Amino acid sequence: MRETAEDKENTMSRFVKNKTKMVFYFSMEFLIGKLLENYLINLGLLDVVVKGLSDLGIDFYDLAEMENDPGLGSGGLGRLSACFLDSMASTGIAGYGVGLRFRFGLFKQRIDNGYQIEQPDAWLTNEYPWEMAKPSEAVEVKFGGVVDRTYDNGKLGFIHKGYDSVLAVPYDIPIVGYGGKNITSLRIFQALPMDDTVDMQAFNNGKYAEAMAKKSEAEAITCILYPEDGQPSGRVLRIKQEYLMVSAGIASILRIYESIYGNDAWADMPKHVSIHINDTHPAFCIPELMRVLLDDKGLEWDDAWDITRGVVSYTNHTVLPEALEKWPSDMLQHVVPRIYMIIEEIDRRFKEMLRNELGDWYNNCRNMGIIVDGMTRMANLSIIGSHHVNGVAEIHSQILKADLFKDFYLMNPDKFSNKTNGISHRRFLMQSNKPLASLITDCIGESWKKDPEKLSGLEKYANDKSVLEKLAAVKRESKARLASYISKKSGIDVDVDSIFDIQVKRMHAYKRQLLNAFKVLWLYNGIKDGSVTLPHPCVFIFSGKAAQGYHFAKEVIKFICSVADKVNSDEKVSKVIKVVFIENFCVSVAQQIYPAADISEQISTAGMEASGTGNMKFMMNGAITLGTLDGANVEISRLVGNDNCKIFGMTAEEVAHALRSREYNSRQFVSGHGTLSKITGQLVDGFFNSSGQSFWGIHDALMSRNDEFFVLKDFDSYVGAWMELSNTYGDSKVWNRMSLINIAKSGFFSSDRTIAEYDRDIWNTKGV
Ligand code: 26Q
Repeated sequence: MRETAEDKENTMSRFVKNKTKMVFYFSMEFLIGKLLENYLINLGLLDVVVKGLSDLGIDFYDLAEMENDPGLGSGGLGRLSACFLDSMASTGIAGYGVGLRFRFGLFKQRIDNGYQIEQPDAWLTNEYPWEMAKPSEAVEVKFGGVVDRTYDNGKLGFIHKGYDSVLAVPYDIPIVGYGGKNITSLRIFQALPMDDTVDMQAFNNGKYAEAMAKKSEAEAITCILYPEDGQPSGRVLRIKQEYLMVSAGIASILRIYESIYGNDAWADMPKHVSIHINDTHPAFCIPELMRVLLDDKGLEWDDAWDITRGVVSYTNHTVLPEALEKWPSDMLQHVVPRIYMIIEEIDRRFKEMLRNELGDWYNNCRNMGIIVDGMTRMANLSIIGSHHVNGVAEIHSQILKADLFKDFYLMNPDKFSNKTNGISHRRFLMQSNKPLASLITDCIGESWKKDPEKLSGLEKYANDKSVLEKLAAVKRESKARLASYISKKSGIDVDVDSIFDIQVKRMHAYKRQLLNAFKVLWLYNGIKDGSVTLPHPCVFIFSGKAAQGYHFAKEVIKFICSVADKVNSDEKVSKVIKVVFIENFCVSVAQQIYPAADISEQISTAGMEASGTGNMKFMMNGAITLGTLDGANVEISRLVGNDNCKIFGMTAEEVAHALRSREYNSRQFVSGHGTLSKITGQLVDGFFNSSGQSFWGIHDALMSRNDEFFVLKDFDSYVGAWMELSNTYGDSKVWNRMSLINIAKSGFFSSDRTIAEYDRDIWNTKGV
């Protein structure tokens, strides 16, 4: 560890000496997963260590299993940022992560009688071995108070008074690039009180909670990820989290910058520094950098603005209206008054520019303004205050341009681009599927590890019987490993020779786990009454967490578990199909699941999944995608062709049309559909009484709220596609060939490619 720390300093010194442009990747989430094995692989030491420990009678993998998997994130966005750090370090980009050190990660999920139980994820309790505290680099972050104006020698000044201070203490986690040449870091900040005191008087009067109040209030800021924001207090806390991350992160950046370039080279900052904001959660980077340049460094507005926009770039990860951040303006003004003043001024100038340059001022201001109807819209701030905006898959970027950010796009088309997501092939293939990695290396040599597009070399084995058989054997081995994990965790025995059909991701209505569960219930009904025969047994595997307050998603978990009970306890049906819900989906569980899949379920309502990255992980491990034309499924299907994946369902245009025209009526649709009448009836007619529940929430979403995610509308097409795909499984030659082609085409989805595109089009760390 000490040597790694030294190498990290050496890497930084090299970047400093060469004046390499640095990228600071700000993100609320970093799902880095376990690191020990990753470090050893990237340092080229894994074999030596495994052997050395084994000589001592210690199994390395038992040891590695004991490491905590930090839950510093909730889903795709958080894992993406971790893959990006890995790719930046591995491809020689001076990229550093900036985030928060949450005391509790996203909850640990237990399933009890089919219900999700949330338990605190206290990942720091026994200390986290990879982090290094840097108390000497802690900075003060100011909240609340008022801002006074001064007028001195013709220059307007601002003095922030009466604020509360919190200390942001950095902890650095090393990020070891492949080959061990570059070691960068993820810097996460923890909030602490400025001085570690208690109110002695209150304490001695027995008012212990009051005595500690300041400390608790400060520490609450980095206590948990995404606190409930239904109440104003929750929203204030989230604003504080975001501002603390940004203010402390920017202070770190400026300290490095001044040490290299001095304190009067601000105009050159865009040449030397990129600040990338991962969704809008770090959008305060824009007003905060303005604040420092204006108030602390004494720059004029126009100069500070050019620098800020030159430095900042922004990625959007969602088009769902409820996930677009907006804050009540009066709340912002209260919590971060100087920052709010700057946002107001950015907004005022932007609206003035609209008045001068475009017609239809009123509508343009309503669509593109930052502050509208008393709310401050963080996406619009992020677009206006950055030099580049991207989406995360082709269809998503298209929707941003044609719909969500249309007016911005028309004003400034060159500012928008697509950067299709990627995944670390080192973690999700080399590390988590070693048998497959060695088969690949046996066929095409080692070069794919550094240059994943070389996986395409596998294609020439598409008709090679012996390679295809080895591929099937490798898959079977992974399935056996997952089967034993399932048996250990849930006591359910699954047949390794059945099809492993897997859907793992956050539980969300638009991801339509419900559609998958309906398919299983349909199979149950059909197998029971003899109307369906399956050519091949199948295990349906689900895993994913529902947000704590998201009742519908939790009901879907209970529904899946209830269907599982019905299926698994039925003598006839359970011979043909099984259903498993694996609890506590997280990076390390995910790594065991992807290698074992035959069918990858990517069935979101078209137009709603920005990209998806699980789809890529499954594909890279040889699973066949069963999906809608949504997110990166579009790129997957184009790359492998329709012979090697199965696309079904409404297109994004059809979904948009159906929503606009209101032609779809779910009740009417179901009333003419025997199968769906039966299934929607079973939700509430006592069919599930034995598991103690009816599913009125699901029933009402479908029948009274008109099935807004088109679960019922896509049902026939989905089931038809699934039947075709599962029939193909019987022809092992065809299936294994499909699997091999998926692996061969998956090099495109390495995050090394994604990062190279960000660098080429946005960051330009190698110069233009
Ligand atoms: C917003 C407002 C208030 C509270 C929370 C949020 C919030 C929190 C997290 C909004 C969004 C997120 C996370 C989004 C996310 O994970 N998006 C996923 O990003 C992946 C990487 O680009 C994509 O592959 C997925 O399609 C996308 O859903």
